[in-house]
Amino acid sequence: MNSDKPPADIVESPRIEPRLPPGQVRTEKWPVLHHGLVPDVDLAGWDLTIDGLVANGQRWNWEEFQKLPRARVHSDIHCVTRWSRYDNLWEGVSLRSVIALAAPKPEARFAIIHAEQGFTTNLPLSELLADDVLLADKHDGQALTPEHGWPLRLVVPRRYFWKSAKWIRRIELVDHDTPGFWERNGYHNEADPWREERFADW
Ligand SMILES: Nc1nc2c(c(=O)[nH]1)N[C@H]1C(S)=C(S)[C@@H](COP(=O)(O)O)O[C@H]1N2
Ligand SMILES: [Mo]
Repeated sequence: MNSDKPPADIVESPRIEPRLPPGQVRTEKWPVLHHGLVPDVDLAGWDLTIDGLVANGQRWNWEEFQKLPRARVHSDIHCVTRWSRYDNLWEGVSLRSVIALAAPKPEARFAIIHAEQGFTTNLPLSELLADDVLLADKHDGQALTPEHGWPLRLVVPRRYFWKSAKWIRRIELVDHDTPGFWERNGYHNEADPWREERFADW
């Protein structure tokens, strides 16, 4: 992965300088962080929905989701708790490819990401349309473990990692921004690691 020419089918998340954002410390490990318990997901009852301000609402069960075109993204992780993990290889489905299938209406400007157990996070739709944003079911060649988001997590490499919702189930497109779980609990709305947007300044 350190060669100058990565395989053509791997999307390189754009490198922002400095590679290590301010106030971060590099780790080789991959810590586990979340609110609440790891959900006990049953694939037989699992689905992923895209709804809200879309012309063609979408829903896939697990089997259908596995048939969507696959994509790979190489990116760094930056957690608000100050660890960064370089060179993660994510595999799954490009978020923008499935949002395109849903045909967002012109008024759709934000997304509320819904995960198991009521967890939510919010992002501008424009950021979710970047080609390095993935719905990932594999990391470094292995199926995600339950604690890291199996069966499916969002990966938004250019934001602090709390925006990368684990156990994702629904993408709701809306016309106005609505703070999600961590955003209501003191975290910054935008979460840009290079601007150190860690906490809301209230
Ligand atoms: N569903 C859900 N996703 C979540 C969270 C959560 O509480 N629930 N926490 C976020 C936070 S704060 C972080 S730092 C990352 C951690 O991901 P990891 O455990 O795979 O390192 O998951 C994010 N995704
Ligand atoms: Mo976090």
